[in-house]
Amino acid sequence: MTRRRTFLRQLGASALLLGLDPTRLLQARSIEHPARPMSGERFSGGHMLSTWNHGIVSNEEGWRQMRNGGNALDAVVEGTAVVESDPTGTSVGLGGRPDREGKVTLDACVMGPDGDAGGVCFLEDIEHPVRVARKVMETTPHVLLAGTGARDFALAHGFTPRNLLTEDSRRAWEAWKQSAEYKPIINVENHDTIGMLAQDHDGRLAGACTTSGLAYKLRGRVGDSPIIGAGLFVDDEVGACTATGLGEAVMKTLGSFLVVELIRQGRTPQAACEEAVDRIMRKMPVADLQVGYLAMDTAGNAGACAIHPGFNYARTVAGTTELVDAPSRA
Ligand code: SD4
Repeated sequence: MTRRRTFLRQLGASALLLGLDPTRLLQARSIEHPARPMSGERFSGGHMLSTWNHGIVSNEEGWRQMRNGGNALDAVVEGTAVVESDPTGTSVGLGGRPDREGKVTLDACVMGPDGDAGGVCFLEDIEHPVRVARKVMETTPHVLLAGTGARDFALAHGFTPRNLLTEDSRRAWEAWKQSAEYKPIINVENHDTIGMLAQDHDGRLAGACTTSGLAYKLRGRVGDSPIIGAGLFVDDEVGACTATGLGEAVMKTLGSFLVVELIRQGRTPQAACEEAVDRIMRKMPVADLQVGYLAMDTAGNAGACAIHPGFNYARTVAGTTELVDAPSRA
């Protein structure tokens, strides 16, 4: 019998003597972090998860980055940057729906394997907030820059300003102003945030999340996506999680951090995402509210869960991508 097993048996015996439930103690002592996969066929091309259908193109770019020697951080930043440039995506970067004043304002963050993080919020006129977030992480002692300060920082780092309000978005905004109702529709206007998680061939984890947030939001509103622990959290020893949906619900429960902490305590990514969704459902009415979580652990397990049906994600393992429907709880 190994020393560990002997220890566990002794622990159970002591628990009985103390009148405690030994299975609970044993559960608590048995937790071990999932093993990091060694380089081998399954992970030779990395493991990537990205929210929604556009996760497919993000993962394809991430895969290209890794094949060309990039790491997990390169994969998530350049993978999500592809979606930022797509004018047909109505909640990310170019073509993102504006706030109620007709201005496109962007939120993004990144987290790398060393626990480093960077983000921007309420950023205007910059097509690639995720790349600016990476610059914040790599070149400043700060985590989050906002508004004109974030814009000035981007310009100082060579980003060129661009009008992100497409003709299509302007027309949609003009039409919205006729009634000016503020009621995000589940899985419709607010369904395009891209959150991406990657594990590279060295087994290291990184994540990125980028969005224009809720369509027709109040000017100055910032959602969960640039907030470390809410829209994204990565702990290279444990796992990573990203969120999509109504940011306010994610922020009130610090969802991505919660999921990673639950994985740390021994849950699978799937069970952790389910618990984070259930937490929201216990705290607030969810009939008009969608949130989806997507997570991975260091052993290459994936999990996802949403409040309502309709959330899907792209998963790429060793270069093969599939689109997966996430289970829901409502
Ligand atoms: C936000 N969470 O700003 C973002 C929106 C989103 O899929 O994720 N849409 O609240």
